[in-house]
Amino acid sequence: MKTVTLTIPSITCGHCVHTITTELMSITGVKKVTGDEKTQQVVVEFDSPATIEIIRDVLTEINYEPTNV
Ligand SMILES: [Cu+2]
Repeated sequence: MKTVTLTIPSITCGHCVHTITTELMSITGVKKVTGDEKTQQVVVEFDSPATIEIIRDVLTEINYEPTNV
């Protein structure tokens, strides 16, 4: 299991966190997503076949691009 903490400046409210959580949980291999709109950080636990590149691409497609990966 890998864990990555993403910084996503376009998070503005809890709805954003909900959207991000739903999208990331639909990726095969993503096990757990925890987000906080105040810190604008999302913690993702994942295993193969999920990769950080896939996670980043999905977030970028929905305009929640992480700035630290
Ligand atoms: Cu929002």
